[in-house]
Amino acid sequence: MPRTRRLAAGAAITAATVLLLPGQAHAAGTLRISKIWYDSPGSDTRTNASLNGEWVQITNSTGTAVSLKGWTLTDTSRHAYTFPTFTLKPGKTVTVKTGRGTNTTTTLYQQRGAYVWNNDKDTATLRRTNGTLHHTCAYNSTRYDYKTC
Ligand SMILES: [Ca+2]
Repeated sequence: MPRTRRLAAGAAITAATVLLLPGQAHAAGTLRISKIWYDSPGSDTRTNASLNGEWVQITNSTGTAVSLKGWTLTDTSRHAYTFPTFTLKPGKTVTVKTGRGTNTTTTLYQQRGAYVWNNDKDTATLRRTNGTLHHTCAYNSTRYDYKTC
């Protein structure tokens, strides 16, 4: 095939892909870290309320319920949170708070007495039960208290 024709075909495929993306993305969706609120409001006093003022949200925009049992959420310092038996339903978001509390269908607690998410920079890593990397979200700013991933 002449070089020009091959390029044209490639361009056509690219255009078609771009046109399909919005619908595909909506239909397929993702399960990902969607937001990290890393700098708790006020001073870091280590009260349970302050510890629960930092959290990570994970959103399931797929059309399928996903069991997170055995998945892990870790920071750069390798504080690891292992998910208990928990199913994230389609279109739902779960908030994983650092402090202590009673787990619900929308909020899980790491049950910690110390902070996890650095107030300046860190990386949240979500791994599947078998240890494979699923998604990461990094931040590096003291100008904001949170990161939208
Ligand atoms: Ca923090």
